[in-house]
Amino acid sequence: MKPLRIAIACFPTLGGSGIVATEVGMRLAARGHQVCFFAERCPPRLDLAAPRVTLERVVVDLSSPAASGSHALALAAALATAEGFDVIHAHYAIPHAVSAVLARAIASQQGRHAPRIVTTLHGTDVTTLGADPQMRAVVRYAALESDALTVPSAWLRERARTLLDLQERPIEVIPNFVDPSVFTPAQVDPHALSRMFPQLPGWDDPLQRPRVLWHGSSFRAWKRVGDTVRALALICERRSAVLVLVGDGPERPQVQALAAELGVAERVLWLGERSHFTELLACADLFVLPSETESFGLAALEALACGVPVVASAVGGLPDVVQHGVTGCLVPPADPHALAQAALSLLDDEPRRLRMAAAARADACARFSPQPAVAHYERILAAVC
Ligand code: GMT
Repeated sequence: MKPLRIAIACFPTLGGSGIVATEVGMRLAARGHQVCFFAERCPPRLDLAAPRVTLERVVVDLSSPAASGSHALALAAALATAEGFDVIHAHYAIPHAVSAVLARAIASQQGRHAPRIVTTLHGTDVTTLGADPQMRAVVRYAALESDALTVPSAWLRERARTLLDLQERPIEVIPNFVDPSVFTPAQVDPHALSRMFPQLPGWDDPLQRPRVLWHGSSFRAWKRVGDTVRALALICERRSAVLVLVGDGPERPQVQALAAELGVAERVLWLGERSHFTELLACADLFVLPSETESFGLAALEALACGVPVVASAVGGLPDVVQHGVTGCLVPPADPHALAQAALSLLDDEPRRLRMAAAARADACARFSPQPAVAHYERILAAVC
């Protein structure tokens, strides 16, 4: 295959779309393509020392009259000015796909080579923005102007077709993937988590030790992080447990206040935003993801790969990721009692939890390895050029 010159427009954050963009781009570069990331800053997992990987920082000049259009216009300007790309891969419709469409129009108007556009819709760009009567038209326009569309799950494809009225458009499903050599149950330090809760007794007793729940997200309303705390409080009525929270976002103060209100504050540890935590995650007993919507749930997949069973809400693409009764449990959304019951059914039965942990690792490796997903993206990018 002829090497492509690929521009990737993505969020430089720990959210799933930024991580997928980074992992796909790095792997395309490893396959011989030239890949330039366009983002406000270096995405957390991007290795700029890797061959054929570059970063174009998109700088918003706040003193400029264009500052009100901020990142979207700055990105369009950067993409329009950059010469010689075959294709722009936009991750998330707004602003990335919109900026890509504008950049392509500018290049055409100037009589220059206009790059193709592949857009990956990730989740709330369809479910939230697509349901917004005003933003819907913008998302739909960007989708229709793209040369190819991908989504991480069949569920999101159906949502995109319905909400954005894209019945006639081919939309390829490419699941999120996980690197099993990075997200691995190997080499865990069994005392790492007990050291983080020195005030709690019983860590040395295999039967009585506190059980460890883990949650990682962007702490947005639709993640329902408060339900992880409510479930913890219910679980603690029966047995000792703790909750480790990774990530940050607008709901964090409410979540911490709720932990105090329910009397479990000393059992909740907030680690903040961090990109390297797999050794700790692999020590957890369960990963909890009570989202009210989730197109895929990359964080759940990364936990499964670490051999941590997942208790999640049965929404969106999560039933494709978590096999109920095999690699975890699925419960109705917005039901902390059901979440706690499902968690206890595993925490009270360690042999069953361990069987699920092994199945979780095996299933993540078998169904969500990077190679097929990256090859699929590569075929789509090559096909439009
Ligand atoms: O929509 C979001 O919440 C943000 C988005 C992101 O940028 O992290 O997450 C979405 O994309 C991920 C990668 O494809 C998926 O794993 C997440 O499930 C999806 N989130 C939602 O659908 C809520």
